[in-house]
Amino acid sequence: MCFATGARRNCHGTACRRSPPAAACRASNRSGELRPDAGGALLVALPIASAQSIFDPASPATESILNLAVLVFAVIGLIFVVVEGVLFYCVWRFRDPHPAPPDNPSAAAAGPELVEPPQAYGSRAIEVAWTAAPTLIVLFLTLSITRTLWEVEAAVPATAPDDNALYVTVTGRQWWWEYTYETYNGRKLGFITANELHIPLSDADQPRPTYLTLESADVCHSFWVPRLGGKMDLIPGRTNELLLETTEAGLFLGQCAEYCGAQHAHMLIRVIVDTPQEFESWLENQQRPAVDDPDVRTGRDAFLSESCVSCHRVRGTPAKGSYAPDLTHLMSRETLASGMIANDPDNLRRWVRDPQSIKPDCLMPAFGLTDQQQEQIVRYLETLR
Ligand code: HEC
Ligand SMILES: [Cu+2]
Repeated sequence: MCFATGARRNCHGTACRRSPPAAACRASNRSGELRPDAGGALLVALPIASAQSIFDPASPATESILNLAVLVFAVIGLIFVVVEGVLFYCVWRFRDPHPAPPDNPSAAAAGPELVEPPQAYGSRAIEVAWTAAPTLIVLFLTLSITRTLWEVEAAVPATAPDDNALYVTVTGRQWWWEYTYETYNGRKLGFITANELHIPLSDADQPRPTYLTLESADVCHSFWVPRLGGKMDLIPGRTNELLLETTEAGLFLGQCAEYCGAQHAHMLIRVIVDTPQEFESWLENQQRPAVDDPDVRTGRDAFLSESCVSCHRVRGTPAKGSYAPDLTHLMSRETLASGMIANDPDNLRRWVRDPQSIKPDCLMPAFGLTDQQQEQIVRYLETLR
């Protein structure tokens, strides 16, 4: 390329030096455990964590995305090897200082290092080649990306009876996720929960897609569960859509992937894929109003007399706040504060006493409750299964 036709040409300023985009950005977010089943011999050498790895897809969409990533990586990897190979060859092949041409004694007097080598200009063949080849590569990558986009962005159908589809509206909030369950299998649901998204398992005979409508209540967020779906932004005043569908049951983790303020890093996503039976019984429980246990009446009254009710909702009680996580079935969740801490009695007590010590700057203040009020309220919350 740089030294065809036998003439020595200098190599700077030409199109030969193209560096591939850093694959490292795509490889971030992962550490720890190595999974032997992760895609591709090339990638097995990388440390790949299972929980949030794009190399371990669990849905048709993430499989397409991984195939595209591997293809792009292979193409740019090849370009990298060719370009660096030519570069190193040039450095090695032309490493000697140039001898002065015998017909230029003044140059010879100046010393051999200062003599310019013979210059050559213009070669139609080479210029056509290095314009056409990158154009074709870019065209090929554009078509590949377009095809993947088509595969990943499924059109969301209208809900219909017996469609086996779940429709959920996801609202991004500083710094937690609100899930409004709209319909399942054509049945109206109409309850709201937070931070832990339950969806039904799909199988080959019976697909059970989950269609998410993504909105934001404040700033931009981004919903990303790497093993289940592509990354999709939640933008104030706009709605986006995302399809989740998997034949693998269990817990899938994700993150808010768009910086959204102080506690952005603690805006974790937990998706629990339930078998259809488990999912039905989970739905049934979530649809019920809150448990009203007479043993914790004093705690319930304490809760209802505090300002908790202006932010939080507990269905079946006068607590109708819509600003903060719905607490109707708080104890059916495994974590508190958007996946930050386990939902156990100690953590619940610590949270109610002083949420700021756990999640600084979060939008729930500490209330300076007395020990007794706090204990009663926590006892009440513990009954909200
Ligand atoms: C000013 C509004 C506001 C008030 C008042 C308020 N909270 Fe909160 N609360 C929040 C917000 C916002 C969160 C979510 C914090 C986060 O994860 O970033 C939250 C989270 C919680 C959680 C954890 C829920 C979950 O699933 O993670 C509990 C439990 C809770 N609040 C209990 C209470 C109690 C009890 C009171 C009354 C003593 C109260 N809150 C008063 C705003 C409020
Ligand atoms: Cu966010």
